[in-house]
Amino acid sequence: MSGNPSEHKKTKALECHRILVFGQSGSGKTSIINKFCYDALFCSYNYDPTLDDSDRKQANVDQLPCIIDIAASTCPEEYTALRELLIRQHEGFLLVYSVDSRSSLDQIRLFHKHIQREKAQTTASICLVGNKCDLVNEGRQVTPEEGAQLAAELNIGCFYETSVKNDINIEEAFHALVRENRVHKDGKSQSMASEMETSGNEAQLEHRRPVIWQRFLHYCRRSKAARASRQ
Ligand SMILES: Nc1nc2c(ncn2[C@@H]2O[C@H](COP(=O)(O)OP(=O)(O)OP(=O)(O)O)[C@@H](O)[C@H]2O)c(=O)[nH]1
Ligand SMILES: [Mg+2]
Repeated sequence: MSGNPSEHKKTKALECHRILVFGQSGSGKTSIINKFCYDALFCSYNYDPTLDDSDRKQANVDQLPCIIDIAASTCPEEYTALRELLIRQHEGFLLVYSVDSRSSLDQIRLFHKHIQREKAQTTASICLVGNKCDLVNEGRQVTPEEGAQLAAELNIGCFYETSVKNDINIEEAFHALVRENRVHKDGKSQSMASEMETSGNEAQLEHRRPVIWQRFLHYCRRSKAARASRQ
């Protein structure tokens, strides 16, 4: 390996944040993703209901480059297993309701409950978003105060009203999630390191390690046992 630190920096893998955008059909998930990833022009007549979206964007958040891996799903409640899988696969959640739909706000509670259930052992980064805030008199059903109140009630630290149409707070919402993710990731790696130093108890830590690491440990133990039996 080269001893040149700048070369080493160039080849270092970018941190990746896996974000799931969740919200009722029509709340604006696809529009939000297209705006954030491609700065796509807003087009109100172009509503194309989607089952899944997935995109990637390289971004600079607080001068630190990263990859934001984004998936979106409406994922109806009856598909519980799929919903649970999606939650497990992601670490950050952008929960979207539309300010002209009270039922889309009610969906958030339910989805939040599922996140809490699936992520009981870890801390999930969550940002609540009230989209279409450009709709002032045209059928607004949820006030900004009600959105903020729900965020406080669910203990979600991050709340924005957004508008794809007027480009309000779209980037801010994703960046806030990345920041929160970083805090959680740092906290996790620090607490793991200090536990390893203080306890040294492998069995206690095993359940927290990534699968690849567990497989590696398993391989080491098998090789050690094989060597011992040969001696
Ligand atoms: N006024 C306004 N309309 C918006 C905004 N964002 C999205 N829309 C419109 O809302 C409709 C639904 O947007 P989509 O982005 O397709 O919604 P979705 O959540 O992806 O919907 P599904 O794919 O069915 O789950 C479209 O007609 C959009 O143009 C916004 O900020 N303001
Ligand atoms: Mg869509």
